[in-house]
Amino acid sequence: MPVADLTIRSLRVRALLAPMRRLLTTASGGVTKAPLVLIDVETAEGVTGIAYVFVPHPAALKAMVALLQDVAGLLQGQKAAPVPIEMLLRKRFMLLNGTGLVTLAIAGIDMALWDAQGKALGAPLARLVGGAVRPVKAYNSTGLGLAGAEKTAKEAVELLEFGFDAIKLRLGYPTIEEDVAVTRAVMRAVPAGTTVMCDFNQALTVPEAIRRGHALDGEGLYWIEEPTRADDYAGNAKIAAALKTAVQIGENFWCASDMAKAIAAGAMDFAMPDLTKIGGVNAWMRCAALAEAHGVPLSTHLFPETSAHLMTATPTAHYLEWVDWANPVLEEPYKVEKGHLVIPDRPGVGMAWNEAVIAKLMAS
Ligand code: SMN
Ligand code: MG
Repeated sequence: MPVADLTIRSLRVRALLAPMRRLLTTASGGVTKAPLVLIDVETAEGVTGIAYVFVPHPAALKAMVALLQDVAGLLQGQKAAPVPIEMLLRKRFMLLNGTGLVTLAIAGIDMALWDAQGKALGAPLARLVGGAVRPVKAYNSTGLGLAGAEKTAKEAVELLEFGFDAIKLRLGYPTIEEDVAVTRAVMRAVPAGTTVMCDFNQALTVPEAIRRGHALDGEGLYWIEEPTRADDYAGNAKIAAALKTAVQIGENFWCASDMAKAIAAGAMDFAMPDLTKIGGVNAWMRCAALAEAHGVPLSTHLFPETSAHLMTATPTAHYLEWVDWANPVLEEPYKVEKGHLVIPDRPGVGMAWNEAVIAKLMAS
């Protein structure tokens, strides 16, 4: 696929808190409303690429908007080619260095540029990156926060909506016994054959993660996610070596180089970069190449709409994480059928803003 000859004219940035159908409590804090920044990249040719980034803390929303507005001046008049723009922005922020909000901003612009490219070329993003428009295997990651055995088991059954046969449970209760009890309650409640992942959100020390991991090893969990500090690759490697259950990390990789270091350290069995923290579509494709070269099954983290396209061009594609957090601001939220996210056969990513809802949310 060629890159369309588009010129960036302006950037529109809006921040809002979107209501969530199911709240989420993790061992490292909760989310009750989804803090989203909506990005529209307008081009001189009349094509507008759109994307959203999730800013896990509402206190950072204003800063994110200010950063993007500052970047807008630099982008004006530039060709809308995603890789050169990424390089330009990385150079611009070199002294600050590329993690945190800077990388989220670069990723958001990159995702919007790829959407614009698809729209200009009349092709879904999947086809631009070498994939195809097809349903993508997903797990239901909404809800299942730290709510105790009874409530969690009840919600686990509800999450088998839309034909899902895979769900993710948050763990990291005050005691090991509670983690085991909640896991058992969920396993008893769901049909045999249901895939149940769990996520500790970095809550444990390395020895505690090994202790809890051993206690959970016989419980049939599919993966144990972020058992300890995400950037402690040596610690994660110790945990992965000690446990029978697969260790999954990646949502806190900043750029593909982090994933390369984690692979070199043997830090995980499975990887799940976050499309924004990793730096956007360009960076995802680099991770897909790394994963293929090292035989690492690759899953996504949040952003199911754009991520689904990329999974169809990811040789070791594993599981798409499904959340519905952007659904309220989308004109036509993507459907889930038989546990697969259905990529709409539309140019670009295929999202359109629901302007009426956005206007209401911005006013509230
Ligand atoms: C998660 C990530 C971001 C916000 C809330 C929860 C969680 C996941 O780690 O993997 O879904
Ligand atoms: Mg996680």
